[in-house]
Amino acid sequence: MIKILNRYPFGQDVTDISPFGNGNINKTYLISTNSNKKYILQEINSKVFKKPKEVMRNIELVTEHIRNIHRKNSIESDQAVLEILYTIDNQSYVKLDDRYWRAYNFVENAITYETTDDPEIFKQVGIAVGAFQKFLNDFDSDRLAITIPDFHNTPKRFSSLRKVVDEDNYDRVMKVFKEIQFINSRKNKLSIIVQALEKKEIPLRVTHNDTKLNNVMIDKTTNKAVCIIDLDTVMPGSVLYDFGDAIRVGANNAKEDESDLSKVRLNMSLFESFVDGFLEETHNILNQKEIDLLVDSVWLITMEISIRFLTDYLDNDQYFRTDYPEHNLVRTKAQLKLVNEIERYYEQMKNYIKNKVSKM
Ligand code: GN1
Ligand code: MG
Repeated sequence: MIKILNRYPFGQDVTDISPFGNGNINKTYLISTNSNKKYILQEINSKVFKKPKEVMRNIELVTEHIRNIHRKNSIESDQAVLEILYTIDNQSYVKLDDRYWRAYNFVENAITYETTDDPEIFKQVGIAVGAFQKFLNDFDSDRLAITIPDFHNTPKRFSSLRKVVDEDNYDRVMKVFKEIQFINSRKNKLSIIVQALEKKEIPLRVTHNDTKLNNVMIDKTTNKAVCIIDLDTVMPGSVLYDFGDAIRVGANNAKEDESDLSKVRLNMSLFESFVDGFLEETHNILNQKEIDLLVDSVWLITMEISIRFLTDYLDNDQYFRTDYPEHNLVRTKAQLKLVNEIERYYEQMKNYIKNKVSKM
């Protein structure tokens, strides 16, 4: 790691390196220096991100675009956009022995939450996710590389599940019979977003694609959202992916991998406050079909991640980082419980959005 650090201007000043954050894919470290400035160093998981150069290029393009808008509006830019740090030879990443690394400025005085029960905080997350869409509304998504093809193609995710179920290479299918049935009985609804995109009923936009609560940094003093992080999956996509995933994680009172299913609940007041923040920023740019599908996207994205966790479980946990043997199964069960909850509150959520939009 010293070799990597020495490629950066701060390399000689490093006083401490410690593991940081809760990512399921990349490895993250917090770097402290004797100038009191801190940095984030990450190893990009190149099994997942097969085109690390393109990943970094996408992030450069998107952060530059947002930073320019902030400059024009004279918003303090360092506070609001992730900032890539360049190496001494001006590269956005370091490649060493076929491993890829990159560094970011550490966002000071801000934290991320794994869960929250505070509607005001979650409203801030809604504003941040909505503003990200708003700022990128005039950015042509064709300029971005597709770094993980079919990332949110739910029917394809379902086909991958079918394949590992058929193969059952690790003898785990018998343990998840109920879960497979639950998913199978809902398979006809898995194409709502891909179909709407294909039919051009909804536009292709620039999307973050991983808008989990812990990817939005909140200022410790003001409780305002200051920065959206983890831009690795920024790609062309539907705004519905970002809305759905944010609600999936943030409006659930429990953690994504909660093993006590009675704690997995959809919290309507969190849902409502996110919608308030999100629509404040986006109601002028969304089309009617996008608005109509907002609640369905919450359902769909939750089904999709359940399918992905279950697929990985049946495939011997090769994709997501796991902390214990049945971790992916626990994740699957928690997310399927959340699907139940979303189905229970479906009409209520639809009505809330309908009312809200009619008053805007
Ligand atoms: C992964 O590593 P992390 O936590 O940022 C995954 C997301 C999932 C998420 C579920 C590239 O994100 O798609 O929603 O885990 N990222 C990738 O916790 O697959
Ligand atoms: Mg991520």
